Amino acid sequence: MKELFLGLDCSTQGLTAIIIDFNSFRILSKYEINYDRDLAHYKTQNGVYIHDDGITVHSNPLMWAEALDLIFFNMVKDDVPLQSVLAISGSAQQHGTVYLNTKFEKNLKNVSPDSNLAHFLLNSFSRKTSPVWMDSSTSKQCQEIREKLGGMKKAIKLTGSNITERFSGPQIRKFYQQQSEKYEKTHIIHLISSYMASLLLGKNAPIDHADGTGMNLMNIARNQWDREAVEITAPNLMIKLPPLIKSYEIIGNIAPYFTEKYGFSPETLLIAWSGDNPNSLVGVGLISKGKAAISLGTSDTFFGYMENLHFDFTGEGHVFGTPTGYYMSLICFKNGSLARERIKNQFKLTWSEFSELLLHTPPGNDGNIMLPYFFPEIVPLVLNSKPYRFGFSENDPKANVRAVIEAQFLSMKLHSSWIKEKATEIHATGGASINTEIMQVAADVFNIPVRIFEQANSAAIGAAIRSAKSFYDSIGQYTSWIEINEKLSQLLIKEILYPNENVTKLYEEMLFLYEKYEDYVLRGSENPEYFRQRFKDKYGKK
Ligand code: ADP
Ligand code: XUL
Repeated sequence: MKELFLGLDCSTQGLTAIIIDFNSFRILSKYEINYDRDLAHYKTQNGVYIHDDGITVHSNPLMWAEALDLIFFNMVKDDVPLQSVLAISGSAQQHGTVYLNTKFEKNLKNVSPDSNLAHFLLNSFSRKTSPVWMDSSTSKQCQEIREKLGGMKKAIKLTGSNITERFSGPQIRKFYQQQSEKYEKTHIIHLISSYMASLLLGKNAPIDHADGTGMNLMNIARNQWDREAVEITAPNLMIKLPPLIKSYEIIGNIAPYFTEKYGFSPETLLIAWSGDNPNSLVGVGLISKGKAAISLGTSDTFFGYMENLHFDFTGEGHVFGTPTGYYMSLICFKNGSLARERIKNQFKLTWSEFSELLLHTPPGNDGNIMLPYFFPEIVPLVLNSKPYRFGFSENDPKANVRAVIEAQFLSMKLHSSWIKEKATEIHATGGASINTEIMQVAADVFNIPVRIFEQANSAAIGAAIRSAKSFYDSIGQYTSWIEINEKLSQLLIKEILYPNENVTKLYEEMLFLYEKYEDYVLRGSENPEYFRQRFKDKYGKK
């Protein structure tokens, strides 16, 4: 008998749905909505609206609601047996906030199966658009909150992260300061994860502990809203926040709208939604020490499973909760897929041509180095975007392709050195992780094996698995994460890429060089041209 579980992932560029049959542990179906393509009337670019200042980046909560209807519509059209789905959970891009007025819940109750969610929700928003994780426009608010909280170290110990531009707290403060009337009219502020869960539930859903740690509002050790942080951020904020809940908890049954319109059973359980990185942690099987993951989605992230809480007091790295009840370290780079795409599009390449060029350029790139700040960067913090090239021209396709990839992994290695629990293996996920040539560079730079997976949608897979575990636990058929992981690895592993020992030394030296270039460009240190020439003489074309 099929035992079906649905995982949804509302990410930056699209919505994905994956159904897993837990009995045979197979992926039964996978559907995707791309916002720019399938919901073009919202006029997003790569799923977002980038304002003229380059640092204000929003998206549209109505579009996410419409994507939910569209994905179910497409599934029903193809006779996907939604009536057999036993439980659903979800994932969403982290940190983004949705601002709703008192009409939201009433509208959700009244939504009729003859119409659609977006139509009924139209007047539910006290802020029409939602700031998302790509937004870095809140430096002023970050400084104010950080100071009032007693400095960076205190903020990190309390919330797991420095007060950070894209995090929900500073974003909420900016809204309160710039649009106080609308802020006052806001009844509830959801994360994107809890907003999407609310749509399915038909009423306001809670925020789970793992995604809650991405807000600078939650006490990470106690898993509770931190009164001081909340009060400093904006007045009356406490009453506008949904309650917090453990990630594995059942939040209710699916709303009648979905049962009547798409044929879900009224018994279908809903499990708390979480952030994309916490869900991916489950989806790539990071449930024990010694493992880290690289996710190459719109953002590039590097994250690791963490058993004992420890922090990055430089302020660059974050500690989040995980859906399995532990912690995860995370660093996030904005110049991920969109930076790779800049180079790909500039030279009108396909991904396979991009890979070919990568394959036919030498590790070390003949001493050519790039700092790939095509967009404002999160780590290291760069607000005025501009890529820097040393030793090569903007018009050289080969050098640019290798330079962007090497820079991304060198930066990732450099800025993840604070993580104490060292990884012996990296699991790769996200859209670009299917690209073996790119992932080989990761294995070489990090000098550890990289596992690549058959499916790059680990966030949706993680959500589906979480819903299955909570479902079986709730009926007394307890399954451990270890058991689940064993099945998962049979289902998903495609290949392990081993590091090439011949380039270990080269990348160690290149990392040193890369750090010197960051110091030069961002902190005004001496020009490291001499070191670059030395590196080039040693490893470059003879
Ligand atoms: P998100 O979940 O953040 O929306 P995804 O994980 O779906 O993003 O990744 C989407 C990205 O994957 C695209 O922007 C694209 O640049 C990248 N991508 C897709 N296929 C390839 C490929 N073969 N090589 C490199 N990158 C790819
Ligand atoms: C993590 C982060 C991004 C988003 C979008 O801190 O900002 O990874 O979750 O994927």
